[in-house]
Amino acid sequence: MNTRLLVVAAVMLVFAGSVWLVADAGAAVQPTTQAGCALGQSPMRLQYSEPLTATSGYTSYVPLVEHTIISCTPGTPIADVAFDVSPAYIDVLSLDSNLAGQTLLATFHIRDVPPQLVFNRVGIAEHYLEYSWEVLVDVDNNPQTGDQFGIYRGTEYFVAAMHFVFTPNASTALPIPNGVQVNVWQFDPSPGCSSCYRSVSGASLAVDSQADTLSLSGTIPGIQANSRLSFRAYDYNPGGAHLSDTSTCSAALTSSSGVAAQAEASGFKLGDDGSIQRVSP
Ligand SMILES: [Ca+2]
Ligand SMILES: [Ca+2]
Repeated sequence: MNTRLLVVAAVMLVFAGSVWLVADAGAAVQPTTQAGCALGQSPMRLQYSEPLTATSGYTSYVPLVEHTIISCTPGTPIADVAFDVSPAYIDVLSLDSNLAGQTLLATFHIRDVPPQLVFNRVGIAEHYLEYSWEVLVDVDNNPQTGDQFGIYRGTEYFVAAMHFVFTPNASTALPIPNGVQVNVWQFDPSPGCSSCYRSVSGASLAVDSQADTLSLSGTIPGIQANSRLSFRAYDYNPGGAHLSDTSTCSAALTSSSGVAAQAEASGFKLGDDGSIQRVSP
């Protein structure tokens, strides 16, 4: 096979799998703008000097829009905008993650991690969630399995640093690691249990107020390379509306504003049996 045939064969392969459409001159293509690209331009940056068609007529290469695919799987950083929530300590800038077997390591980069936070602030009742930093795992990457509530839609497990109030109205400043519990929680689909989770194991936490990072590590049963990760950082914000920062990787049904609002307006409450259940305090 001579060189020219090889080039033609290569070009045909490029066409078979490429995003370029070719329009022949005889079709009288008019320059038209579509998605920022003009028909009739030659945006090609192919390295072939050979013509791409055998005809001598006008040839147009039309770039198709390539959709940006947001990857939310372990190992891919999840970016988030700054100042989308007021308190700096729950304003996530990005979430890095790494998977080793079934151990997920996830690091929140946060606008500011203070050396201490005030826990048990006035106005939060016993057993209600005051703060949390949660990494949600949709193990099977299927929003229709697992929790179906708001941003938790699809979640089978989450690993989190959380603080539930046990001594109401007893404000105490503590370093974050001294004020939180760190667990892996599993969604409990029991009938009558609204967005319930049960702790299945402990997890580890490392906080660096210089680097403004908060790292969680825990074992997530069944987690795999294509599991979907998302996050929530939450503050009860006594005296005001509950505040949270959530990620674009959420599978919440955003077409229903009621669902999103419900998720923002609720937190967890710790039950007598050690499970947590979503509540709207
Ligand atoms: Ca943010
Ligand atoms: Ca799921």
